[in-house]
Amino acid sequence: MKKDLNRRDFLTIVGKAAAALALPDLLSAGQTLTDRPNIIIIMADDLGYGDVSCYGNKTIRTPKIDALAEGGMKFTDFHSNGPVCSPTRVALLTGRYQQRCGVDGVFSARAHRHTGMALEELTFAEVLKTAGYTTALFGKWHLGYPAEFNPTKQGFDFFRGYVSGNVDYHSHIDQQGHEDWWKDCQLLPEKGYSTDLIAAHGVRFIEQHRSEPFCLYLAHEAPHYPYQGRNDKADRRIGSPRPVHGSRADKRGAYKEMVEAMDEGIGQILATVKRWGLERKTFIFFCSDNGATCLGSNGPLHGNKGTLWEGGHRVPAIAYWPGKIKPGTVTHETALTLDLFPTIAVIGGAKLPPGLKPDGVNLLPMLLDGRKLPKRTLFWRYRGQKAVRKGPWKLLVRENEQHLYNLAKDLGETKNLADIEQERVKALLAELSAWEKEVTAGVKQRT
Ligand SMILES: [Ca+2]
Repeated sequence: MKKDLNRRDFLTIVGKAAAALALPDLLSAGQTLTDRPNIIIIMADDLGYGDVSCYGNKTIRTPKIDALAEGGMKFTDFHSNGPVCSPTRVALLTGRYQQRCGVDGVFSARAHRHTGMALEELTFAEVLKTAGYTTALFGKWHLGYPAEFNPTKQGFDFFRGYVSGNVDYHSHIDQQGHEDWWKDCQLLPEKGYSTDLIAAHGVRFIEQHRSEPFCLYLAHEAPHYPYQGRNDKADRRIGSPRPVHGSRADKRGAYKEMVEAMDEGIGQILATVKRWGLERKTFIFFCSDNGATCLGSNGPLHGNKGTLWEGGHRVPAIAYWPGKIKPGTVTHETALTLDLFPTIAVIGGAKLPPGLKPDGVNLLPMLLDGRKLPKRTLFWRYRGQKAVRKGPWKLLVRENEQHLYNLAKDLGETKNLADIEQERVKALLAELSAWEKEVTAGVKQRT
């Protein structure tokens, strides 16, 4: 989107239009506001491709996430836009490559006290608000600490949660030793295990807004460090955040408890949707923001969070919409975080401003009718690592080495074909270079 036709202009135009025409005039013919489906996006933090039962985990039990897959569509080839937190969240919110927004890396616990995602960026929450939605974020923001970058300045009517990358699950202290649990723009401590609080706020929001179209972005903390279960003690205190990863010796045990607690919370959301008879008018999408660390499982994939091997960015993802998405389906189509923005804009019947061109595509024809997505080339870039994906082919450039894999035959990225496929490498490098040039032209780095 051009900076000269930005979020503010759009909201002004649409806001005036909404005021002048009254909201029903903005709806499609025959559609009333209450017909609009609800939207729930649930994002796990650092959950790996092999961390839940329906993706093959034998130790961690996730019956509620599995139920979403049984009743909906499970992706085998869904990717986070970044291999770490903030970049993926920018792509989710804006539907564009995060590089366009100058967010290549995370808003670090120190630096993010002075910066954040630019307010000019148009978020899905703002777009949905113009279509009459009530919007909320509960959980992790990680797109800027100062109040001026708060979720409530980016289209969310309600926010409870934290703005840094992680907090102590019990004391809600960030990894620099600062209190980090907010109600909108104000620090407001709340007692409880963060995973449970996030779920409880989600449940309450659904109950309170069940009679109007709502969009709930539930950004879970689990299973990001510190590794703490429900019954563990708080580790961090104000001014004293160590050990940052938590004091519990059995970190794998904690990890399992953390994923299972999140699964219970997802069960509560699902039960609330069912209890109020909203199941058939609520689109639910579950995914992770990047791959697992070495404490978790990325299943058959190579690499972990922070790398552009598949283990860094191929993540679990499930779409659930009874009556619309055929239950128990599995898709092998390649999709990524930035496809959610155009998808939910269409679901919400929201108009995008002229001039805004999301990089993502609308997934609905695939979700509802099993159609193939358009052929496209996809890109990743993080800390000197770069990757391009085209069909089954993936080119990874890291440490000045080129790695080429055919993922259809070699999901674990074991056999580098770069030497014997030199023409293909050359063509993919040219696409990568053109993409980099295009997305970074005139962009100011914010992280
Ligand atoms: Ca993450």
